[in-house]
Amino acid sequence: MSIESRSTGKSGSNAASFERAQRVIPGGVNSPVRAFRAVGGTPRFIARAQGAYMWDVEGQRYIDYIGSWGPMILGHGHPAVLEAVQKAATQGFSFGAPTDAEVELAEAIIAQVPSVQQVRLVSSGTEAAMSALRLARGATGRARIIKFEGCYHGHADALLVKAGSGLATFGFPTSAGVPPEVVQHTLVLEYNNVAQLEEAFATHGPQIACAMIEPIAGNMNFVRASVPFMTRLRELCTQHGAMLVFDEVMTGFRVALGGAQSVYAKLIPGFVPDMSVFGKVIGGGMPLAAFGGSRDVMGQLAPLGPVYQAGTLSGNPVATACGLATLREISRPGFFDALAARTRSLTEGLAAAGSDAGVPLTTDSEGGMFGFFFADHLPQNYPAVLATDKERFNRFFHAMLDRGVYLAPALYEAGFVSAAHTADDIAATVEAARSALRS
Ligand code: KE4
Repeated sequence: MSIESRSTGKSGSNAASFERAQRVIPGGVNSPVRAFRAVGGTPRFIARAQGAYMWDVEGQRYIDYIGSWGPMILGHGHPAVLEAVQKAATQGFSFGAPTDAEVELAEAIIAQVPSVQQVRLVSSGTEAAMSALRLARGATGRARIIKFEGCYHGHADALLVKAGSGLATFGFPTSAGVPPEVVQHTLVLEYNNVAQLEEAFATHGPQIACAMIEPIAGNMNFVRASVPFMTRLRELCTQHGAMLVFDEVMTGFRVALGGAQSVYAKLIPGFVPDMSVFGKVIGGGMPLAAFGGSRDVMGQLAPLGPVYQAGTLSGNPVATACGLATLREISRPGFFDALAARTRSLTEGLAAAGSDAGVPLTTDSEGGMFGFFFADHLPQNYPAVLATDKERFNRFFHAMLDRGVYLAPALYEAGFVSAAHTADDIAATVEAARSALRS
């Protein structure tokens, strides 16, 4: 077959596309969660998207609550973003040299995040978290790190770790191909567990380079760090000279314009993390992420300092234009108030549907990010998330998909509402949920 016919050969069905994809791509997908293995069934191959909707290769329309796992906060194909990307593309895809646009994006990020004085742009959240980890270790001269069970920071080796047998012991790899010695410095603690924080710092304090955390965890659906827990984590990091690294790849510019750290700063006077990791929204759907902190810490990075970090496409001009146009739109007055209200109308509608159907369904949301569990109350940690009704979740997922509502195809994922989702879209979603819960 010629290249043209291969690329334009319409398969016409999700099953045919999936079968063809599996011949040349492992699992038929370029990221595991897309394969629907957690929920079963055939993944939908998306032909196009616009606003709050996506259409698969069979022409089926879905109201999209994944939004590319967070980036599409404006909805798909926002005209101002599209125009900015098209303009940037005509001026050159990539130069491998500095541009004013990436400086403007850095300034736009820093303008909304008081704890960040400088940022380095990279191409994925994994790369940003990995670089932040190396910087924390380089800046402190320490090797040990703390992460929390249920939090995901991308797939850098040192972060693919599950809890060790006890607190004083270090983690085990969660993936083949990660030698145990690579994770020998990683402690995995239970989210929201203050006692474990105390013990870990009492045992390892002077050796801890950083604690990395999702401040609102979106990789075990939707779990908030409690104020006492976050307060104590900040105190212990300060007391022991460890850096508190906020992984805001998902929450940054999503739960609020200032990210989750702005939510905690309202609850904990003077609260700031020492380093922040961003992604998703700041790229507007294009490959772009960032990490940032104080000038002193960031000054440890090459070419100024001893911590090496680099990237051919870092600060890519087309991706930067996409991110900048996105940040401009979400910085408009009232954007997040409206998005938060729209998201709450969804979660309140889902909770009411559960209650009317006599099904335990509990929800939470912050800004444009939400979660729901088939449980009587919101889980506070990973084991509690595991204990919720996974089978019912999977049945609900497919019942909603059959009704044209595309939720995250895994219990452990958060959901996202965009500015393009209308009140009618929310009403249609809640009606689909009522019907799904009855079935
Ligand atoms: P990426 O390397 O996928 O751009 O970012 C990694 C990452 C880092 N930190 C947090 C808090 C994240 O949520 C992510 C990526 N999130 C997943 C969704 N659970 C991306 C979806 C996927 O893996 O395909």
